[in-house]
Amino acid sequence: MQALLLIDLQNDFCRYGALAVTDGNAVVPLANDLAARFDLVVATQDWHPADHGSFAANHLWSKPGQTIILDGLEQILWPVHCVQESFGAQFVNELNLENITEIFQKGTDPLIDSYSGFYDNGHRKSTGLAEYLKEKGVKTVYIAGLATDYCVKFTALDAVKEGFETYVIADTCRGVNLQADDSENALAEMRAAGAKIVQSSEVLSS
Ligand code: VGL
Ligand code: ZN
Repeated sequence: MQALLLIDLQNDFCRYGALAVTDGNAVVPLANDLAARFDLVVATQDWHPADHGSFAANHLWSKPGQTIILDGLEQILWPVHCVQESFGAQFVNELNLENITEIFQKGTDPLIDSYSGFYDNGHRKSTGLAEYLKEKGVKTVYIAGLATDYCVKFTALDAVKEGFETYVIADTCRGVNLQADDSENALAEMRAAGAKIVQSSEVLSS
């Protein structure tokens, strides 16, 4: 059994969003085409409370891009984004939700961020995604979405650790790129960890 994991295809990571990823919208039509080809499609949703510790606005004298220690873990500070129930947290309008079987929300604990769809950044709590996929008999996961250098990367690294055969569909991902080569480095890291980097054309034609 194979599953497609669509990562954080939400307004705040797309055009005009609070944490807009360059060209983030461009992956949505591909994500829709891919979703139509899988029996099991799971979407993750960054879903923060307004007082989340990853928001620069919740710390005195802090700006997005700075790093702090949050409850013992290094944390990059971000603009306020994907606040629960807000427009920014909603899936982008162009995303076809019909083929999505299940949604896993993450980043709900104000004291810890969660880039991965599987675990928070301290591996303290599971979102339930690994258990869900295993219960469905999933052996192989394909991953696409936003952002290559954060949520896609950490989801892929956890997928490998959880024992899934892991494919990352590179052209169906876009990165934040705080540094220009962050996405390239992230793909290299995922490959080194055992994930296979593929293109959507290969998946759609198979
Ligand atoms: C993400 C930064 C903060 C992501 C989420 O979806 O990649 N990045 N929250
Ligand atoms: Zn976030």
